[in-house]
Amino acid sequence: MHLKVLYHDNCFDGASSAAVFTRFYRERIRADVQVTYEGLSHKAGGSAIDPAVFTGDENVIVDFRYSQDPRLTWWFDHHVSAFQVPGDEAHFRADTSGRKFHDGTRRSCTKYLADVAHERFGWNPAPMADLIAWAELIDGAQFTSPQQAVALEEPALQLMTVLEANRDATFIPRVIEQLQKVGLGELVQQDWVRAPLLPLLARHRDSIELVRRKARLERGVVTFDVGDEGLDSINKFISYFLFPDARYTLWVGRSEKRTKISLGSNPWRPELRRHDLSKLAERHGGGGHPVVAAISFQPDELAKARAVAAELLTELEKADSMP
Ligand SMILES: [Mn+2]
Repeated sequence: MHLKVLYHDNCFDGASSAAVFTRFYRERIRADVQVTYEGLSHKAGGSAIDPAVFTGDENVIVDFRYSQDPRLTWWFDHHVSAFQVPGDEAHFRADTSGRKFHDGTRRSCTKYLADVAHERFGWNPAPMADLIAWAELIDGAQFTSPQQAVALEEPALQLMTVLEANRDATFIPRVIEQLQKVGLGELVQQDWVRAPLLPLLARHRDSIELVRRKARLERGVVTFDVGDEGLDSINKFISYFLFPDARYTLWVGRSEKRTKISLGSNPWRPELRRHDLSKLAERHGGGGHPVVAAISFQPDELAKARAVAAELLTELEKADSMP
């Protein structure tokens, strides 16, 4: 019996959801199961999930969008933009398995999944309470201050940093296994986690300085472009650490895999948000949450991404666009 766990790649909530699901599955559904893990990431154009990923006898997707593939047997997501392919939402609504769950109002997939597993399947989430609380804080951007989010002192925030930057296909599956067995403090002290973490913390300090040099605040929007610096992932709170009164951040980055526009609203100034960022992103083939969203382009589409970003900046600078 093979359980395939598909999770939102490069994401603390994705890895935590995979760990919580697997432990729940082993404890409440079936213990004698061989588990493999594979990350899913957003590709340009919002296309359907590659059918080749469904290689298990059971296949679960956590913290990532829906698939109509009949081999998908479990699904948990909290993204507002979970239904991207025509017919996805109707297919989900017609499902009678009782094993597919979506709630776009939840802060983290991890806590949502743990609550469903507890309430509907009698699972005890207590041994994983610390991980679940951190996923809720991180994915819900509930940090006490921009300083906490940027200092990266807590083990969970250090793990978040490693997960977001990782490009080694074997690393996150190993993290997911460990998250089911040891605490976050112990995990980030292990050599194989320290090895990628230490250079990332050094790079993080450099990226604070890079954003400090490049970022401008225009009518409440922090904008910067690191498309020429080869970066597509930067701690998303640096903007608010540098500009505590900003409403939004909008930036363009690029890696070997993609060019990306990132859109965010200041989690410490929620009253300043006047736009649904997932709706803005969807208009250009992206998605996310009302408070934070992204649009992916091909690696060679930097000029196109810059043009779209200029359009979005105009939109964000308008004082009010929510009905
Ligand atoms: Mn999530």
